[in-house]
Amino acid sequence: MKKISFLNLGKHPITNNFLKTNKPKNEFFYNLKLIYHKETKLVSLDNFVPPKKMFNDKYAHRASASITMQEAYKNLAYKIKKKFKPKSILEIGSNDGVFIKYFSNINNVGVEPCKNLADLTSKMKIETYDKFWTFQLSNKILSKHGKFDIIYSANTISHIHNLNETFKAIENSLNSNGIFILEDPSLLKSLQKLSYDQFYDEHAYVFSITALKNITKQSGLEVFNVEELKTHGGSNRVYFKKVNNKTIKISNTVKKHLLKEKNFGMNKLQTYQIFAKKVLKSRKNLIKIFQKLKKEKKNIIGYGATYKSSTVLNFCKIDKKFIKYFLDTTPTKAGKFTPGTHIPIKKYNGIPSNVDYAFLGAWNFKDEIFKKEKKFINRGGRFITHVPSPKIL
Ligand code: DWN
Repeated sequence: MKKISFLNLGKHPITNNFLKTNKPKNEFFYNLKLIYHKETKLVSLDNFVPPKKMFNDKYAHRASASITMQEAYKNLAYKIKKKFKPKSILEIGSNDGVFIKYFSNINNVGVEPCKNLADLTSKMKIETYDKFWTFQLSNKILSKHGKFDIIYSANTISHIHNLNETFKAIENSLNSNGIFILEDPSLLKSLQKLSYDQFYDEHAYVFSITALKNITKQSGLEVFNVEELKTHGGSNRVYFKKVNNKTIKISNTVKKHLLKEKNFGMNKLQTYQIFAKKVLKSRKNLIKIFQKLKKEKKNIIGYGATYKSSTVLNFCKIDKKFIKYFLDTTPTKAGKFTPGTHIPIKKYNGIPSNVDYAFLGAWNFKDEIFKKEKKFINRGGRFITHVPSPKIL
């Protein structure tokens, strides 16, 4: 399979490696390089980081950390119950149970390789397997729970390296009328918004509908519906059925999305090369903003120590010189330092009155954050973003 590299973002740390000290010994770095697969149109990282280095019992991210996501999962659970009336559901990547908890009245099973998270849902009486999703695990779950009406996976399949096995295992675990729902960041939106921070160790892939259609061909699964979502800066919710299931019709949304991607040039290498050029320009302009504000002796902090922001900070070499500290609501991040750039992370308790600027690490929650930070904005405080282009908001 022909792979062509189109962007080298340099050396990057493990994004989940929130450090206990700002002088770590032997911090792990890998080369973050992006690849376009000519045949399948898949976009992926060149080097995959070993999964156990990323997903372990010290996983920091909590899917329920924002009101936006809590509401999105609640609404989706309601929609699934109403539309499909499932008697069983499996979630791959169940995190802290923000979604699967709504299905306690039916056979609900979680798969979550990060043990600290799996323990949370086990305590909620949701049977959770603290294992990586594989064909072997699919068979193990099958022998106890049978096949599932719905398999749901948000922000997880893009993290799994062996896609062939992943989709075959999903097909194996679905009832003949079963539905698999995948939700992941949209490649089209990432290209349009120049959000190159969607690429980091965990995001082995950023999917287009075109690539998903191509790579699932051999697994016995077929895309039958696509919904565009605003979450995580622009995501796709993709519905799959078994190829043999002729009772479910293929919605027009599939054709529409494939055409939209084609028209944007997503089937051409040149589009990715143009994206790469724009990313280099974006870095230049973001650094300029920080340098200017530093010269003016402004007090700059970071808002939301996201995994995404690790790519921006390490790629642009924005460290303690520019950002004094990050504020983040996640308890397990507080008191730690950002990977690679070693910026302190403090527990969020409102933005202190001496702060002039805040870099929006969690730009994907801009609306929620702007609503919450009216006081900061009204007293002249400003946010800095790099999406879709570096600017002060
Ligand atoms: O795919 C992934 C996504 C879903 O979650 C994972 N690979 C890892 C993680 O990535 P991320 O860190 O880029 O995700 P979020 O959801 O954009 O992270 C938001 C962060 O910002 C959290 O740490 C919480 C924090 N936050 C905050 O401090 N104040 C968020 C909001 C809305 C706030 O008001």
